[in-house]
Amino acid sequence: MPVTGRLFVGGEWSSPRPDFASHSPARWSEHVGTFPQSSAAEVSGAVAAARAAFPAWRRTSRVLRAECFDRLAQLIKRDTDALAELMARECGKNVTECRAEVIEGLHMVQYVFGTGRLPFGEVIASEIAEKDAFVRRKPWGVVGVITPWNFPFAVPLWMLGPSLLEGNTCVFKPSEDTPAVGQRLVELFAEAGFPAGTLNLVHGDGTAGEAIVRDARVNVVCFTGSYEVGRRIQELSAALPDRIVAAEMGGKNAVIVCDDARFDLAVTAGVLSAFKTTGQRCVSASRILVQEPLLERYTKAFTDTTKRLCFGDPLDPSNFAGPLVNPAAVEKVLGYNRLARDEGVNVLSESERPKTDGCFVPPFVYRTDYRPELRCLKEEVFGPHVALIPFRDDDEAVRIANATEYGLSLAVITESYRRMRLFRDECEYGMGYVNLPCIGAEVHLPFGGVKKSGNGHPSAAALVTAVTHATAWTVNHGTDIKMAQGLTTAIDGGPA
Ligand code: UN1
Repeated sequence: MPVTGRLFVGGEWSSPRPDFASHSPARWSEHVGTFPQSSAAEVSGAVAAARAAFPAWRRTSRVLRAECFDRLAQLIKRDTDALAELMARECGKNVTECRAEVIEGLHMVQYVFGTGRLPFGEVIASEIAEKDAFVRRKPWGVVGVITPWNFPFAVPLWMLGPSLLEGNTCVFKPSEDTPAVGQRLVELFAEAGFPAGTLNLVHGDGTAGEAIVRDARVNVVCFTGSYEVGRRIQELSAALPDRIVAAEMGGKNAVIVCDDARFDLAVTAGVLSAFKTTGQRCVSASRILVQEPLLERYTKAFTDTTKRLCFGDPLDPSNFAGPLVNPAAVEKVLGYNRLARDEGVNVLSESERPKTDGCFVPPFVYRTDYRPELRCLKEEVFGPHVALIPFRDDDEAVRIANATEYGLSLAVITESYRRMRLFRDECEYGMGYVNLPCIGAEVHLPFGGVKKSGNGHPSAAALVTAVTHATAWTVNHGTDIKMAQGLTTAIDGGPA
């Protein structure tokens, strides 16, 4: 049954309007559902509903707000398989990965529930004995949540979870490639008993996203997606006095394979980093730096393993991964494959695209010495496109790893604690891994990056600082006033 798309504003579902369809990337002619494209007026209505719900929600006990997330967790457990299947149909990820993503979303919900009874501030000493001072975090108000298709369940929960727990209300726009998963998530929030107006759903492309961003009643915008869109959100937001933008914007991530690496582990780490989710994670690796003594052996093992990977029907759990998300992604990735060839790299693995109406693109693996002018080594591709790049020593590996405008994730494969420490301190990244792939973050850690990858507001567990503001709250328990810094309280010029 195709999904009937609706908006959810102030606790009411709108009547359906089939303005656009969501497709199945593995069978492009198959529609998952049809959805309304929210107009600027509809977005404004959703923001108004969130604003109206804010006072009562922020006054609700933090513990009771958290308990809504306990109910949500039970519903996600009940529906795990159905959610994974819907996700596999709509975004094309293999159903085993989709299941892992539903679990990742569940973990965020459990984390949020668990933190509801934990402190949300600090007690600070004063130089005046009679004064008590506190840092208390307060919600900003309305949070706009604009999320990508590649993690259509977990990433919205990274943002909605902390925002709602802290007492904010939300306007959520899922990617136009995965509106059905976004809508299903909102249905679960409603079923879990989140009050009307606390979470509002709008649908559509960037014009709906832009209407959220332009609305001055939205205090915080949480965004994951491309650098270009994140930049535009920051530019539009600069005109507003207290707008916070938490943006996570892609990567050109590297795995560094040192000559002392455990060989099989290094191959597995490289292959998973490059090709899980068909290379469509913002943390996917598109550069594998291999120390020269290992280069020949690693190149052979990596390309042989790549050739064995099955890219096929997302609903078949025996496949390794699925298609790209849509025809535009196919064009983009094939364009980067052509660019790499034109830039003179040595292509090691590239097969024919299968003749289906699915968005399948086989892995493209090449080897090249590092040259600063090569665009294919600097720009984000977001697909199964990976370079093997030799390096001589650790300083050179650091230079190559940092030679991009991005700084999201990094993996180092070594048995040496000294080398590990050097890369930890000298490379530019937000999430670093040792003897692991550069994908696979867990929700109770910060998720974000540096340079073009992020703007200092990591998501998941760390989002709480973006969706709340710290207040200083100072109380005098004396019967007269004593000031800090030795300031006199004399009013008429005489001694205090
Ligand atoms: C993304 O790449 O867009 O770290 C999110 C990971 C996942 C989340 C990825 N937990 O690979």
